[in-house]
Amino acid sequence: MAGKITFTMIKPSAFSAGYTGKILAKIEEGGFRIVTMKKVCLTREMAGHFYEMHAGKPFYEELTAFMSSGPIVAVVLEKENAVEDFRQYIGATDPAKAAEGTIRKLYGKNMGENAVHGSDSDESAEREAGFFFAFTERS
Ligand code: DAT
Ligand code: MG
Repeated sequence: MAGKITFTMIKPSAFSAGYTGKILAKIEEGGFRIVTMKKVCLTREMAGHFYEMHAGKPFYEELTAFMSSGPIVAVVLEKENAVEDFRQYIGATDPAKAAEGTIRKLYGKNMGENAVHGSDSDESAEREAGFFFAFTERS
């Protein structure tokens, strides 16, 4: 079943806490197909490029320091209505405000260390998937 794609990262706090397997299992249980994935150590510069739309915001330095503090797992996912469904599935940016049962509620610690990334539009999903993966890796 072909669907649209979204992009997620398991963030350094969740990876180092050993939640990668549980998070991936939960993602698959939600009906998202793992198209491709890999573990990556981002440099501060790479994290800065990934989050360039947030450059200048008060949390930008903290965000890029955190995202380059340890390995992440980058994942392209496929599902009908992937972007919107995945945002619902992970919950609000702040885990304290995320709905019960969502990934950020279950595995997030705070606003910065919120376990996972989720693309905010189809355009962002394409950009973000392309940031980590060549087109030939996405089948
Ligand atoms: P989201 O990841 O839900 O799309 P975002 O794009 O607004 O949220 O922000 C990107 C990340 O930056 C977010 O996952 C966590 C961090 N962040 C956002 N707002 C923050 C804040 N007020 N304080 C600390 N970190 C923040
Ligand atoms: Mg965002």
